[in-house]
Parts: sequence; structure tokens; C-alpha cells
Amino acid sequence: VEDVSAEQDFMNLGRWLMENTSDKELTVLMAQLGLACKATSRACAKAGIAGLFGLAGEVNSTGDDQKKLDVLSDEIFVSALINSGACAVLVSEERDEAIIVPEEKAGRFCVAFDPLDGSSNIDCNVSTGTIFAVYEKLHPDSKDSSEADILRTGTDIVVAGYCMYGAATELVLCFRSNDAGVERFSLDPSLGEFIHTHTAVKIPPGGGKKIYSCNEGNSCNWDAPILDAVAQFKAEGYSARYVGSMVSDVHRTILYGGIYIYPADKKSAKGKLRVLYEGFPMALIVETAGGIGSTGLFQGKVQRMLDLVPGSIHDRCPVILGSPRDVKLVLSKYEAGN
Ligand code: P6P
Repeated sequence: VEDVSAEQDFMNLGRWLMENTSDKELTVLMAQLGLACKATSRACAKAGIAGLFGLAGEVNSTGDDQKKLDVLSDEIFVSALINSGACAVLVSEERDEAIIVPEEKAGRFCVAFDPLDGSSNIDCNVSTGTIFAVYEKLHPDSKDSSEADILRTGTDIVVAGYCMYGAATELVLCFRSNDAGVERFSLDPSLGEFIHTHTAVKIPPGGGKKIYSCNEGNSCNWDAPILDAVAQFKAEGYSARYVGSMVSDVHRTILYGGIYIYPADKKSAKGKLRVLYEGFPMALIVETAGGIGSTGLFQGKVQRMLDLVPGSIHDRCPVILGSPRDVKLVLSKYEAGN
């Protein structure tokens, strides 16, 4: 066996899962999530040819215009997850209500997902992505399931991940139960397999590449601490990088270091981003990579994002996440009593 050459030793997602979790139901669930990511990647790549650009005419729970690819990717994930036989509750950004999986197809896990986050970028071919968080039911042996199984703190998450549909299609996973850390897989289209490329990814400490990422078009509504922090980043020579697609902005932040900020402001007391399928998964991945995920001042105190308890499946929270040095600089502005 030792003489198998490295280039023939494909560590694909399936093999990585088998070697890193003994939970067969979770392995099937993750394999189905991987299939849905591949199918969504293919749909995004073919959108122009297949006439999938443009609006589907509906509006989703966020109030965004639903684009054809949004609807298609939502259906791909819902079908893959229900047919995994591993899910009991599904929450999709594209659906107002949670899906309680029929008993004959139900399993132990609950998945919250944004099937195509950043979809406003689709028609101009800017990268988008899928973001997901996996919980185990509160009472796995019970036949009953409800939203209560998923309206929990981010510290209960079993697996967090995202898939970025960019120049390459890249899947990033974090198994809370596993000390492997943040794992990167890149899709080899010729094989149709996610190949493991990086293990135990760590975010740079901050102050290296000096990048801050936020929508400065909202700065007229920001509170003083955020204004002061962004002013300091500029004074220190930081570059502004903002794609407007959370997966792209957070993936760059994890790999290059820096900070991604979508704060609460005068117009939106909870900010814009959703707790279950944007804030939580990204905060868990960033924390596992050695970074910080904070809400900034929220509901009267500066909080660790993962400690929140969402009040509803589409609840929102402020997001300040990235390299420790950079997030601490922002939080110091709150401590300064700004
Ligand atoms: P804004 C996309 O709609 C999204 O949910 C995230 O992917 C992205 O980071 C953010 O909203 C962009 O919001 O207000 O800057 O357009």
C-alpha cells in the first residue's frame, strides 16, 4: 500500500468524512450536501447558457427578489437533504417556514442554509456561495421535531461550512466535534470530486495584509465605535475590499487576514445578516481558525456571536469577524465608551 504515489492518493470528501467521523448518518448528510454544492456550482456555471440568469418573479423571506438560480439552488438542497434520510428540520433563506421532514424520511439532524448567498451578484458573474449550519436534534430518539431543535446557540452547531462558487468551487468545513479544524476542499470538475487541499486552516493574526471589508455606503447610519474603527484602519493604511457576497468576503478574510463588518446601525438595530445561516456558521469557522466572531454592542452588551439564541429562524444579528488584532481594535472602541 505504501507505494501508492501521492498524485493517485485522492483524499476526496467521502474518504475524508469516513476517516474523520464515525457517525454514518452525518457522513451521508455531508455527502448529500457535497452533491448539492456540486449541482449548484454546475447550475451557476451554466446560468448564461441555460437562461437561468434573471428574476424568478418571487420575493423571499429577506425581501430580496428571487432569482431563478436562487430558486433552483434552494430546490437542489432541499431535495438532497430530505433524501439523505438524515434530516428532521430544514431552514432555508428562500423559505418563510421551516420544513419538518416527514417521519418516513426523517433523521437526527437539522440544517439551516442559504443556498445561494450573495445572489444579487449572479447576473454580473461575481462569485456567490452556499452557507450552512448543522445541528443534531435536541432529542434524537424522539419522532417529534420542531423549530426548537434549531433555535439554539451557535455553540451547539455540529458542522458549519460554506461552498464558494468562484474561479474554483471550494468547500470549507468545520466539524465542531473534530479537532481537525477548518478544512478546505476544491472541486475537480474532471472527477466531480471535492479533493482535500488544506487542513487545520488558521486565520492570520491581523495587521499583515491589512484589509477591512464593509459596505461604507451605510456609514452615515453607523454608530461612533464603528466609524472610529474604520477611520483607524484607513489611517493605518488598510485596503478596502468588499464583494457584497459574504462567502467571498469571509473566505478572503480567513485566508488573507483582516476583518468583515456588517454592524447594527441606526436603520437596522440587528444589522442585516441572518443568524442561523450567515452569522453562526461563519463565526464558528472563523473562531475555529483562530479568529473572533462578535456582534459588537448588541442588545446592551458586546457579545460573542455564537452565544446568541436566535428568536426566529430568519432572525438577524450584527457581524464583526476576522483576525483577532482587527476585531479587538473594533471592540476596543466600545470599551472606550464611544
Ligand atoms: P449589502 C448578500 O445579500 C448578503 O446577504 C451577503 O452575502 C453580503 O455580505 C451582504 O448581504 C451584502 O449586503 O447591504 O452590502 O448589499
